[in-house]
Amino acid sequence: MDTIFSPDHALHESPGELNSGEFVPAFEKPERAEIILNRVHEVDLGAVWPPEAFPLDAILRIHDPRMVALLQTAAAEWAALGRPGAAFPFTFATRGMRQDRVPETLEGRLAYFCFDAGTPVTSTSWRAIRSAAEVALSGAKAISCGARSVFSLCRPPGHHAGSDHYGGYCFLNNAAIAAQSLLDGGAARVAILDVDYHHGNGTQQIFYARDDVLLVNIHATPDQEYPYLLGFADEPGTGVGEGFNLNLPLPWGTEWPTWAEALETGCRRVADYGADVLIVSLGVDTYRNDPISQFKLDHEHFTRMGARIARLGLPTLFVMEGGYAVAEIGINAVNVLMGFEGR
Ligand code: OKP
Ligand code: ZN
Repeated sequence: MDTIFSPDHALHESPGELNSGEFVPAFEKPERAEIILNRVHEVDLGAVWPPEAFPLDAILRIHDPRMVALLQTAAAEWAALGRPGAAFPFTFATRGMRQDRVPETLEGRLAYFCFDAGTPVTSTSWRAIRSAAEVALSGAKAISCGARSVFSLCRPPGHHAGSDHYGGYCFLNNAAIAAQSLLDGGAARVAILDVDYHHGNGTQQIFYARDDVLLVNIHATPDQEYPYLLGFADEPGTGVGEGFNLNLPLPWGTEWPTWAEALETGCRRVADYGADVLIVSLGVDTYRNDPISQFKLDHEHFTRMGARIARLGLPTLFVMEGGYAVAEIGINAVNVLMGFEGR
């Protein structure tokens, strides 16, 4: 399996995040992608390619241009106001606040488009953010051209980013951008299987009213876990999209047998759907030693996960999402890909 990787990912380096009332070093750090890439080389997974350039239009198929503009200029505007560090919001557009007008101030726009205190924009973030989208788009293009599987080693991740909101270490929804490009390239039905520990609220919001993208999400229940406000079992999709969103929330402490049952349920739904192509939002923060997560998967379970996904027999694009046990992220992520290949 070939890998798409851009060294530009390192241009996004978060200065830290608010975690339980403390400003702490960021969990989502550049080392993550480098360690995965090293493992790709170590096991000789396949060739590694840089992404191609794509017009901004491919991103604007999914995201609000005003949010995309904010991501490009927020850090410079922040610095121009004499503020230190990176651009963080400190108010949020909750119920009771106006949703019908985008504020003009930088603070107002951050409040309007950003939903958490873990997703700062630095002066070089945009180049990394765009490179991640291009890594996903390049992977999608290779699949369109007939590849059986591709690994888009995206960083920063994407599945928490919605059409007009960003957060959860995610700015642009790489998997959604890839899905749309596959549809635009002629696919009729795309399935997304999100195996990250956290619910992919952004991907859900983007496709919730659509039937051309099936989304299956296996994740920690929002009754206990981030993002808290979406990802419950009673979210089937709406309008023509009804029946095309499947959430499989699981409790803290979930071990492989229970997780594997959810995977079985999810895979059957994907098979029934009759997708032309599958995108896997590949988070490996389900690992037992992940520092911010509470599932109990071990190295070998990632291999088995990949093997089950392969049995769907679909052209498959893997898009990297989360995973914060940095020393072992390479083993866990690449185990999924090796399991997929029957290695
Ligand atoms: C991104 B992805 C830890 C705070 C967690 C955000 C988690 C985002 C996860 N106490 N904050 O889904 O891996
Ligand atoms: Zn996650």
